[in-house]
Amino acid sequence: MDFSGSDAVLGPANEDLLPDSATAAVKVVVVGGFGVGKTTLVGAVSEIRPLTTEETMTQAGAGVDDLAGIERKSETTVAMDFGRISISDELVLYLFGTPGQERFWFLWNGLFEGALGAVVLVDTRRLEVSFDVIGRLEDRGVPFVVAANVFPGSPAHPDQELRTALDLPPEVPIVACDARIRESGRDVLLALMHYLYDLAEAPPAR
Ligand SMILES: Nc1nc2c(ncn2[C@@H]2O[C@H](COP(=O)(O)OP(=O)(O)OP(=O)(O)O)[C@@H](O)[C@H]2O)c(=O)[nH]1
Ligand SMILES: [Mg+2]
Repeated sequence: MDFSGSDAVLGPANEDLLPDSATAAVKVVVVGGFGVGKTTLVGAVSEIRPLTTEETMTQAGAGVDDLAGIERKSETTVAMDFGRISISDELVLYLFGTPGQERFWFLWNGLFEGALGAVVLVDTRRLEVSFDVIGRLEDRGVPFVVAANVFPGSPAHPDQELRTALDLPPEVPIVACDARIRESGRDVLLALMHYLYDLAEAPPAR
């Protein structure tokens, strides 16, 4: 059998290869409650074809998965999303999106290993689905920024109101975003990088 040329078929596409200039890689986890837009964000910003593990939602989820506000949602992440974005010639971020449904949260342990920071995506129409997520992140001591994903009909909360509602410490950055738009998702990741730099330079007193 002739395998010549099989590399060209099976090997990574050129755009998937890490540029030679990349010298630092950082792992970032994207977390948030059910259906807040995590898979959308990872897919929008990733420069490689994102890996997703979405399954079609079935009648079995009726009464378990609360679809209020996201009625058009038909798929849900059952393991993880994975993507990559170059922030500069040297710095590359590896993005890991978590499943939003609580029955898959046991996967968090592996997904957080080696993570330097996290993005908590929230849907301001359904803030309550994010409370447990933020509590669990704080228990882990992973630094995070909060990104409010703007859906149609999302109430416009001033940052201070969001901070109070989510019980966030004053230093945690809050940014608004549209998870479907690459530049917007990139800005969220830049906010996280700036926050991580600031923390490295001046860790908060405990
Ligand atoms: N209008 C609008 N719709 C969005 C936005 N982000 C996501 N969506 C839609 O909201 C639905 C849920 O998005 P997903 O990316 O699947 O959410 P998720 O957080 O990954 O969901 P789980 O993995 O099930 O927890 C999808 O139908 C998206 O198309 C947004 O910024 N604006
Ligand atoms: Mg998802």
